[in-house]
Formats: sequence, C-alpha cells, structure tokens
Amino acid sequence: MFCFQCQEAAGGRGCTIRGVCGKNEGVAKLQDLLIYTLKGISDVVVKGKIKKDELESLNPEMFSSLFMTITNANFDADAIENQIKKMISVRDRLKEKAEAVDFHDAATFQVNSREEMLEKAGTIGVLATENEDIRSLREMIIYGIKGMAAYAEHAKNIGKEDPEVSNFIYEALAATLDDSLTVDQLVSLTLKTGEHGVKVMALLDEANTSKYGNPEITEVNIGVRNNPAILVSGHDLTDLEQLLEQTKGTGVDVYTHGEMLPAHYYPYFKKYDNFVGNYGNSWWKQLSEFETFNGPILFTTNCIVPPRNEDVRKRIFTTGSSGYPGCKHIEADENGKKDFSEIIELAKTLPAPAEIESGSIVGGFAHNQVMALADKVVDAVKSGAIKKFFVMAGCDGRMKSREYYTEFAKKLPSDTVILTAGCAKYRYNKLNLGDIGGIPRVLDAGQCNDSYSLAVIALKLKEVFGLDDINKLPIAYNIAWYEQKAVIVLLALLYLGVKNIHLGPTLPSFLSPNVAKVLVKEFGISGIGTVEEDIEAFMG
Ligand code: SF4
Ligand code: SF3
Repeated sequence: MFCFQCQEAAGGRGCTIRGVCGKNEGVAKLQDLLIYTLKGISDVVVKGKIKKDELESLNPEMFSSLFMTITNANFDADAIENQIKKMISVRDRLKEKAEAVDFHDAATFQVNSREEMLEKAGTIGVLATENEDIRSLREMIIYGIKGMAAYAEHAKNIGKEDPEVSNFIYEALAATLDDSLTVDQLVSLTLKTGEHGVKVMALLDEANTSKYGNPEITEVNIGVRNNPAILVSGHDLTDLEQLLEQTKGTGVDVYTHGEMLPAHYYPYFKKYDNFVGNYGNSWWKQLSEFETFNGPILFTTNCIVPPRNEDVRKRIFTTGSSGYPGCKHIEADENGKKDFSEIIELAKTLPAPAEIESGSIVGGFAHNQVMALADKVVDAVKSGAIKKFFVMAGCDGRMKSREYYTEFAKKLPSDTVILTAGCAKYRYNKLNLGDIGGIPRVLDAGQCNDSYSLAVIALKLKEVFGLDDINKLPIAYNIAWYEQKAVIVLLALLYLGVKNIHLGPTLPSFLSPNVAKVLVKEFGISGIGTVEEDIEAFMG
C-alpha cells in the first residue's frame, strides 16, 4: 500500500505498511481500486459523451464512493469491495450508451474476486504515476474532489444539486488519467478544482440554511443529564434530523460529538428538547470519550478511530459513507429514510453519560449572523478595538505539534479575533478568551464546509471597507489541516485569491518539492514556525 492523503502520513512521507489512521493494507488497496474505477467511469462519461440526464442516478453513487475513501470514513473492506463491484457494473452499462471510443484501462479492467482486486490494486495506486510533480498534482486534485464529493453528498441528501459540480467531478477525474496533460495544465485544473470547491460549499450552505435556518448565536451545553442517550458524530444534518425525530418522546437524549457540534446553531433543531448538548471534543479524543459516554454512538461520516474496547465497539453504528467492520451499518431506504430503532432500543438499556465537562460554549457565527453584527464589527475595526482577524479554520488531529494552535490562540494579542470552522476549533474553543465590546474573541462559523461562511464574511468586509483586494483586509490565515475536506477548503481559498496562508502543523506529504515551490511563489503559502515568531510576523 501507499497512501499520503492526510496530514498524519507516516514519517511525513506516506503510509506503506498500515495507515497511522488504522487503515490496513487490504482496505487501502481496495480504496485505490475504487478510485481507479471511478476514474474509469469518468473516462466513459467524458470520452463517450454520456448525456447529462443519464448521470442523475450515477452522481450520488460517485459522491458516496469518493466519500468512502476519505481518511477515517470507512474501514470496512467488504463494503468497499461491494462498492467496487457495483461501480464496475455501472461503468459497463454506461459503456453500452457511449459513443464508441478507445477507453482507458480504468474503464475496461475486470476483476472477479477479492484476490484479483488486490492484485490489480497493486498496479494502479498513487505510485503508478512516476513523475513526482504530475503525481503530486493529480493526487491534490483527487483529494480536492473527495472533499467536494463529501459536501455534494450532504447537499444532495437535502435535495440540492449543482450540475456544474458533478460534471466537474467527471471531468477532473478523467483528466487524472490523461498522460498528455502538462504540469501547467494540471496546475490550472487544481485551481479549477478550487473554483468548484467554492460552488459546492455555497451549495451546501444554501441546502443547510434553506432547510434548517441560518445559524445563530447559541450557547451549547457541554454537560450531561441523567437520561440514557445517543451520541451522534460526523457531518450529516439529515441523519441528525431523522435521529431527533425518532428519539422524540422516547426518553432517550441526543448529544453531538466532534464535527456535529454546529448542528446546535441551527434554529430548526432547537425544537427538540431531547437535543441536550455537545459531549466531548474533537474526533481523536473519541477512544476515551466514547467509554464514558456509556450509550450508543452513530457515525454519519468521518472521523472514526478504530475502537480498542470491545464494549465500545458493540455500541458503534455507522451510516452513509462511513463504515467499520463489526459495527452495524444502517442503510437508507429508497426514499432516504433510515430506521434508527435498534440504536434507540439499545440506548434504553444503557446508563446515562458520565459527566466529563460542565458549562457551555458559544458558537453560531456563520455569515448571516456575522452580517447582522456587521456595524459593530466594522466600528470595532475602525476604532482600532479589533486589530486583526485570524482565520484558524480546518481540522484537528492527534499530533503533539498541534498544541501550537492552543498556544497560538492563547498568546494572540487581546485586540484580535479568531474566526474558525471545522474541528480545529477544539484546540481553543474552551479557553475563555473573552470578548471585544461584546464580540467574542472566538467566532465559530460551524463545520469545515462552513469555512465558506468565513470567505463570505471576508468578501463582505472587503466591500464595506471599499478595498480592491481581499488581501488588504486585516485578516490573516493560519489553517490546520488533516483530511481531504481541508484540501478542498484550501483550494477554494486559493481560487478566491487569498494569499499568504499558513498551513500546518506540517505541509502535505503529497506536495512534491516543485509543486510546493509553485504554491509558495504564486500564493505565498507557508508552514508554521514557533508561536512567538509567527504571531510577530502576522502582527507586523
Ligand atoms: Fe496514512 Fe493518512 Fe493514508 Fe491513513 S489516510 S493511510 S494515516 S496517509
Ligand atoms: Fe474534522 Fe475529521 Fe477535518 Fe470536518 S471531522 S474537519 S478532521
């Protein structure tokens, strides 16, 4: 196996024996083959000039296949094998409708058993592209596409689609098979990926807010009540909605974990009085936090940490693109309905969660809420009460070096405000950093996809201050990344023209030295240094 798609890639180079994430060689190879199959489908769609309406039923399968290969989303070899088989048969049916052309091997290969799949996978992985710059760009595009597909899937679950996004996914995946493309062409495709990243985040924002209302300032309880309860993790709000509907009046409470925290900011979910609060912290703390939670856990997406404790494993359920061997997977019916009764029944037999924290945290600063405070914010900037905003969106992770972000937040001058989104926030959202004239110093917009809100806020401020360049705003970007959704967020920011982003805790292993040079030269991207030096440089 060879995988270097996330920030925790072994030795900063790539995982070769087993993933640091816990992914074993078989799963890694099957994921590679699934991606290869999707490239083959894209080859058929693009070269075979498949009509757009043929793609309607294919799009959601593409999204969920891509999503299954995101870091920490799906560890279930059987589920991935089944998806490969399904996508190969989809591919072959599609070929019958295609105008006859020469298709790539990805569109024609056949495998009849797990063994044949693993053998084939050994020949088509990341390292099959020999030129390291081409490999770097191809992979960066593919990782961006994975993040894009995840967001497209959430939007689709709410009934929103953007054909430009789905069409681009085929176009870009097919391009990663094209040996005639030059480095320059792939660089421009990378930016085009960012352009579609903006589109998909806008789409998901529209989907979420049209269905669940605009996030608003909300105090979220981080303590517990004395009822049996279910913990829901991941990013999918439609799963949460169904779970809340089904637990209503059952005496079973629902808590969020990790990236589901921002669900509390939406007006729609406030009507459920069994929707109690957020339990615990970011994804990587789940091993201990699931133990003390006591009740069942529902994963709607990444990030899953392989459970070590048998008792906890028995309480874990997955749905959507997530999966873990030995954990029950809840499928949707043809109308998207999911039956969570087994989880609810299990919850009733288990003790209430043990308290690990108490009090509350505040969030809900997505674009609409911040715009409602715009006068206040603009005045604070004009009067000098706020000197600078720091966008510290992105992911959290296990590495010790991420303590940098807590220290950074603590040491920032008191006339600065942190704008955050994604699970990166857990590094500083409980520090009590105070407020500036009633504006909290940590403004959480929501999930990683709500980084879109931070971009909207920046563009709005640019307008208000009458600036011709987004980079003239008093906003600095110090972003933490882990998995591929952060890749699409980053590419989206680059597309929007944001310069001088600091990216940490380490730069991606998938950047070849030459590709890294392009990012430094064209966009001013850099890594992180020490907290003191970085703050000085940012404030100077
Ligand atoms: Fe390694 Fe990350 Fe790939 Fe897992 S996803 S195998 S940790 S590079
Ligand atoms: Fe977090 Fe996995 Fe990236 Fe969605 S939940 S930001 S790491």
